[in-house]
Amino acid sequence: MSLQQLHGPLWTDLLTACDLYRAKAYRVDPVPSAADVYFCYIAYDIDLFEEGSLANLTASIIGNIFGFKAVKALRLEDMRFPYALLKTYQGPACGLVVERERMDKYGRPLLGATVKPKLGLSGKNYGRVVFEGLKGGLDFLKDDENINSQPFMRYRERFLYSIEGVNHSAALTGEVKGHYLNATAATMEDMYERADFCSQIGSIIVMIDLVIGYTAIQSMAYWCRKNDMILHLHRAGNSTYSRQKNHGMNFRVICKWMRMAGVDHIHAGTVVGKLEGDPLMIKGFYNTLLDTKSDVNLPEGLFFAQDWASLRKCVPVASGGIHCGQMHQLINYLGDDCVMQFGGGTIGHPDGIQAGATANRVALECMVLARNEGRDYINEGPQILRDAAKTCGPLQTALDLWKDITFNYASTDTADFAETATANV
Ligand code: RUB
Repeated sequence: MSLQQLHGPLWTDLLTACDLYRAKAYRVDPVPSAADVYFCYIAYDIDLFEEGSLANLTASIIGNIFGFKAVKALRLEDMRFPYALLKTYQGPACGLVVERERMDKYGRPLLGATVKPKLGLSGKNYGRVVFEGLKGGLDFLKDDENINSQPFMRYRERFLYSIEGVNHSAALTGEVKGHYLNATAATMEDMYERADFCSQIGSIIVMIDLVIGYTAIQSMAYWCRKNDMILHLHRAGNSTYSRQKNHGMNFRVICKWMRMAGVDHIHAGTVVGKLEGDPLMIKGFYNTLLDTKSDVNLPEGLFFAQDWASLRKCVPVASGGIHCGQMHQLINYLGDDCVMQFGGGTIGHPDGIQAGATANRVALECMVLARNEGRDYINEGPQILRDAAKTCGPLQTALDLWKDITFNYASTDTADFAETATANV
């Protein structure tokens, strides 16, 4: 007698309402830009997913199937979430509107910079970079992804000296200033301790890295909502699985998950600059983070219409190898609702960090003014910058230094439904 006859069915679809719970593949389309590759649309019943849990969602959606022997390659391109499921997620702890109100800055992108060199500075030297950048005209400075609490500078030293730089520059300029203090650590307990310290010393913003994992990100987002803190997320790590078109997942899905998880900022590409960034793909990422409702937009890689169920707007952060000579392109590609971060493009200025920050602030403000006046700022951009530099020495020096810096590499993650040239200028 077989085991099955003794104990009833062991592996069968009779135990569950299979018709309800099994995935439904309802459409298969060929990928226009590749032979023998297909987009497969799959629907799942909402009850398969625990409310408000990214860990649960992702264990299904990017789970075992990616390792099946029968599947050669698979990429998660996009997801649409039912309104009812989205309502079970907190969404950004503060969101764009609250951040602008707290920063008291409107009508332009926020300006930031990553402290460089990112590793090896002592606390006092680090705080000095923060002060100089903010005093020169930036709104934010930030820790980079792998600065945590190393022997050369423990986190409390960095937090204290950085906040001193924030307060000192705010007092001198009369503006609200911030520094993203990276609370990433080995355990949740350590992260709470670091975030608590960050809040106690008066920071308005705290930072985490994508690599801490989905549950930790959601926990930190809840902590931020409770403690009135803005949450910055650095996305380092994503490129190990998001860049190649035939396997892994598209970054737009990470954008969606992170908006649901509750971060207020996420690095989302620059188009120009040193890191991956096809113009149409980046536009799609930014829209995913900022729209209240989005329509299908295949050239931008948005496969589904999405109502964001009042989840707040998550601010895209443009960062990585950008400089003030590209300001017209940055404003054209990325718009006002973002943070633009110039790390080397501030701290590498030959006349010092304050001069680098001033160059960026003046470049930004002259370009926003030109756009608001209705000028053809995209084509006239270089001239607009040269004119502004006539009365701003730091901008002139920056333009002279960085004018030839471009990254002439083709994008890896490009649109399937439109031909675009990589924007390198
Ligand atoms: C910025 C830097 C950041 C990247 C991360 O320094 O190196 O870690 O922005 O990339 P710099 P992304 O401004 O000197 O290039 O923003 O694409 O995640």
